[in-house]
Amino acid sequence: MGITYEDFLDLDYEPTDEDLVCTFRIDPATGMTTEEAASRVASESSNGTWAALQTGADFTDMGATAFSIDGDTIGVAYPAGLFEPGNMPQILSCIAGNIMGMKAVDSIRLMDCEWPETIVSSFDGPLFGSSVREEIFGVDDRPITATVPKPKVGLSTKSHAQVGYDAWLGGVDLLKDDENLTDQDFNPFADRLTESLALRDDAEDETGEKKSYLINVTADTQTMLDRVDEVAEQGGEYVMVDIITAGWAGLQTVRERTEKHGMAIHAHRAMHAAFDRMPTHGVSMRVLAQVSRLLGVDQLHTGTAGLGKLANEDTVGINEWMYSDLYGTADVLPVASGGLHPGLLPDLLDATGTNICIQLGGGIHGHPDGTHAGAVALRAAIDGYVEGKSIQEVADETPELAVALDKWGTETPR
Ligand code: CAP
Ligand code: MG
Repeated sequence: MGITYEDFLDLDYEPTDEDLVCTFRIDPATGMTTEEAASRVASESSNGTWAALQTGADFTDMGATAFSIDGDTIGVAYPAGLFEPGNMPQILSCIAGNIMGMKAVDSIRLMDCEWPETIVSSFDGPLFGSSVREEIFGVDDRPITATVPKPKVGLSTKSHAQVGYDAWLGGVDLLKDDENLTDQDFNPFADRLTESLALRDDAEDETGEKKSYLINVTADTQTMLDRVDEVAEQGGEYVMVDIITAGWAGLQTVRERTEKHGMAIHAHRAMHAAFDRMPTHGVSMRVLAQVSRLLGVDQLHTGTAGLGKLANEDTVGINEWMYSDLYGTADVLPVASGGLHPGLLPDLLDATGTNICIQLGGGIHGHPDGTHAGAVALRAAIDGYVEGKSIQEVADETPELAVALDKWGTETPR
C-alpha cells in the first residue's frame, strides 16, 4: 500500500521528550478537513509527499505526527532523527519550509515550538544574554539605553561619532548603528569604528561610566567575520547583525567568531514583519526569537508592548520566553525600540520590567534642544523610574525632561 498522508495523523500520539513539538494555526483549503490538512502539514514538513511511496523500507520513524487538533490550531511532533543537530537552516527547512506554500491550506502560521534538550544543546546559545548589563556596564538595577543617530543614513563619520559623544555624555550607554548603515561611502565602516570608539573613550573618561557601541557588521558572511575581527582589534565589546536579512547560517558563523573574542551580539530583526505580521500566516516573532536565542544572540529587538510606532506581537510573552529556563542556555536581553520617547517609558517599564535595553532614536535626536538634552531626559526618566518617582516629579527637577514631555506628552507617535 505504501506511506500515505494518513500515516502522519495520530490523535492518540503522546510526544516524547526527544520530539520537537510545533504548534501551527492552519486554514484548510476548501473541501479539505482539518484532519486531512494536518496530516499533510506533518507529512510535507518531515519525510512524506503527495504520492503513496513504494520505495521499500519503512521510514515512518522519521516522519512527523499531527497529534492534536483544537479548532484551527494543530500540534505536530517531529522525531529527533529527522534533524541534523546544530543545523538551524535544516530544521527550518522542515518546520517552516514547503508547507508555507502548500495548496492543502489557504494559510498556515508556525506559532510556537517546544525544543527538546537534544536540539537545544546542539546550539551555542548566548555568550552573555542579559548579563551584558552587569558584565559590560556594571549595572543591574536599571535598563541599559541605546541611541541610533538620525537620520538613519547620510551622516558623515565625524557627525555620527559626535552624535554618539553627545548622547554618551548625556547618560546613554550605547551608540547604535541603524539597520541599513553598513559601509557606505558617506560613512565607511572602518573610519566609523575608529572615530566612534575614540570618542567613546573620551566619554568614559568624562562620565566615569562604561560606554559601548553597537556597530553594524551586516554583510556577506566572510565580510562579517572580517568586521568582527576589526571591532575586536579596536576594543569593541559588541557587534550588531541584521539577523533576518543576513540569515541564520551567517549568524551562526558570526556567533562562533564573537565567542573567540568574548564579544556580545546585538540582533536587529529588520524584515521580521515579512514573516510575522499576518496573524494567519508565516512564522511568529515568538519562534524567530526562539531561533535567535538558540543561535546565540545576546540582545534582540522584541517590540515596545504596543506603545511605539511599529506593530508588535506579544512583546511581554516573548520576553518571558527569552528569560525562561532552557536546559542551561543563557537568556537574552530584550530590546524595546521604535517610536519611543521619555513620556512612554513608565508604561513600557511597567509592562516589561527593567531587565531590558531601551533604544531611542527620534526620541533623543528630535528633542527641541538637541541630542545631549534628549539623552539627559531619557536617563533622568530611567533613573527616576528605578527610584520610584513619577515622571512628573522627575520633570520638575530636570528641565530637559520637562521639554520632552511638553513636546511629546505620553502619546504614541504614528
Ligand atoms: C528606531 C529604529 C529601529 C526600530 C526597529 C528605526 O528608530 O532605528 O530600527 O525600532 O524596529 O529605524 O525605526 P526610532 P523593532 O527610535 O527613531 O523610532 O525594534 O520593532 O525591531
Ligand atoms: Mg532602525
